[in-house]
Amino acid sequence: MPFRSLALCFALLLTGAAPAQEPAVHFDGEFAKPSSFDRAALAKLPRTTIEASDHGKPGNWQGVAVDELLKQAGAPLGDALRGGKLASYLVVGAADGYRVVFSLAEFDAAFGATRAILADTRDGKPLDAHEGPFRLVVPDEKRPGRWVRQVERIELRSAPAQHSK
Ligand SMILES: Nc1nc2c(c(=O)[nH]1)N[C@H]1C(S)=C(S)[C@@H](COP(=O)(O)O)O[C@H]1N2
Ligand SMILES: [Mo]
Repeated sequence: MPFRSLALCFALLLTGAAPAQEPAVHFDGEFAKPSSFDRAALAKLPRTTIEASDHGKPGNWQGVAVDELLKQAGAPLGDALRGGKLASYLVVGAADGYRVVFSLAEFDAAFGATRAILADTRDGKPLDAHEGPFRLVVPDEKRPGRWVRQVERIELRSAPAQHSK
C-alpha cells in the first residue's frame, strides 16, 4: 500500500472518521439491477423540469423522471409489465421513516403514466436539508402527501398472493 494511503488509513483510525459518503437514493428489492443514484449520477441522466406549486408557491423543479430511474434499475416496464408483474409496487422511504406506496404500473407510460421526478434542484438551487437532497415531486396529485422529502430508498416488491377460498 502506498505510504500516503497508509497514512490516510491511520488518520481515519485515529479520528474515527469514515470516508465521506455522498447522499444517494438506493433502488433495491426486486430490481434486475439494484442501483444507487447520487447527485453526480442524477446529473448524467436525462433531466426533466416540472413547474408545480407547493403551499401555493410556484416552483421550478428539476431532476430525473421516476420511470427513467426505474428503467435504469431494471424494473419490468413496457412489454415486461404484464400478468403477475402488475402486482408490483414501490415503497418510497425517507430519512425520517416516512413511507409511501405506488404501484409500478402507475409510472408506466401504458398504464397510469404518472408524471413524477426525483428532484434534486428547485429554482436552480439544490434542495435544502429539510426537503432534500432528494424529493419526489408528483405534480398532478391533488394533495402533496406523496411528495416524499429526504428520499433515501425505493424498494420494488410484489404483493403477496391472496388466500383462495
Ligand atoms: N419525508 C417526509 N416527506 C413528506 C412528509 C413527511 O412527513 N416526511 N409529509 C408529506 C405530506 S403529508 C405533505 S402534505 C407534504 C408536505 O410538504 P412540506 O413539508 O414541504 O410542507 O410532504 C410530504 N412528504
Ligand atoms: Mo399532508
